[in-house]
Amino acid sequence: MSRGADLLLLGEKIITSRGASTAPLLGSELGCLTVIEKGAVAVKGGVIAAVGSEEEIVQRFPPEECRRIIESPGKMITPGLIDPHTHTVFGGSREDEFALRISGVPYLEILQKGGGILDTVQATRSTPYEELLEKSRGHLDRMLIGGTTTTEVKSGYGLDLENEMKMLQVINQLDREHPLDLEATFLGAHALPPEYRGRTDEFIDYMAQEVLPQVVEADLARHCDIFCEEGIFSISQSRRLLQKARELGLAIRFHADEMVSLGGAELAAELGAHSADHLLKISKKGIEAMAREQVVANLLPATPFTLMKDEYAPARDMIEQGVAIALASDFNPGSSPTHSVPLIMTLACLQMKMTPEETLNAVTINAAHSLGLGREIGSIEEGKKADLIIWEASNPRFIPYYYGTNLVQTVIKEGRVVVEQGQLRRSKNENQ
Ligand code: IZC
Ligand code: ZN
Repeated sequence: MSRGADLLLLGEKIITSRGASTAPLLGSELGCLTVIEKGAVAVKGGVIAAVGSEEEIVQRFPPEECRRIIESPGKMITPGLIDPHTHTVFGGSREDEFALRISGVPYLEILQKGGGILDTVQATRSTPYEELLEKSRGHLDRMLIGGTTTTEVKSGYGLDLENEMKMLQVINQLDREHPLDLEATFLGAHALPPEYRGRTDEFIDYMAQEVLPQVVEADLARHCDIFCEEGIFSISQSRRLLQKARELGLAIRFHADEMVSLGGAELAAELGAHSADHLLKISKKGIEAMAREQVVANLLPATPFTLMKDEYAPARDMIEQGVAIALASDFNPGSSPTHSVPLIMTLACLQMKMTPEETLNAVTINAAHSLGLGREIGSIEEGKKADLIIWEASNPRFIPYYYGTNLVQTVIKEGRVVVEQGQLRRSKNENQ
């Protein structure tokens, strides 16, 4: 085997967590980053072959034998960002709802009147497969430019067999075709469609008995979610659907305790969920239960920001009590129309008092754990996928600090340069 690397990255600093591939970072460890000054990363076959000081790496992988070298003096290199909660596939858009909410109409009231999610359901049902595919590809391109290299994507705007399958097929096709890696989540119980009005239990039965088994049979999703919320789906309906999903081998993650404290966090702990998401209204018992059962809390601060709330998830309490924290965009056309994970880091700092260092771990290694991918991605360590970002910045505090500005210069996905000078590179062959 040749000594040469496919790609050798030489940077001012390498910034990553270390030694957390088997379990998420908790408590004071969440703020711990390893900094390698004058560092280097060698990549071979899409995987990190070595990381360390430039001196050491260059000895092991002589530059003259490497296919490509990228030198980035003054710049830092971090792992690619991971977004563990998005609703990226949808028809239509909801800028009118945005304006309506500014005028004072609440999110749930819009939904109860048949708008909101149901507006997007109608638009998604009537959008043909190819159109949905291209629209979603565009969103993924924007995420990639912002440094996201892996994202979870939910169904949930179909709410019937045909359209849920259509959405999941789009997600799976994009996972194969787009540089970003996608984790597909079945969210058939996202809202009650008009044809089931007044028959919520029957709808849950339909999803659990008919749709879910076909999704699993076709191998279209790895995770199952439900919008567990007052006026949407109850704790017992959520338990019923999620238990069935677990029996069928899916991992569980769900919308919990966002607007009303229903005991979603406790249910997540009871079911051994990978994550419980939102958690603005998590109870003390919920925090204890999640810490005990090691359920990752996916916090989504862009949603209360967009909904103009004064309240955010109690991140500091949760960190202190040993809950693993990840952050996600919740990208969707209603309550969080942003593709940007760096913006989420800013909101987590300013509204939840997380430190910049904590937010970087929350969108890398802990986000990986929330998806069950802690061993494959989320840090710059030997054997992991070579998903890397070169930033127009020299330390991690710049990422949340300069909000609204994209500081991502280069994105490398499994060893391929996919964003250069902040622009997408489309052809696979352009790289070498
Ligand atoms: O389309 O409004 N909260 N689901 C639960 C959403 C927000 C997405 C939407
Ligand atoms: Zn969501």
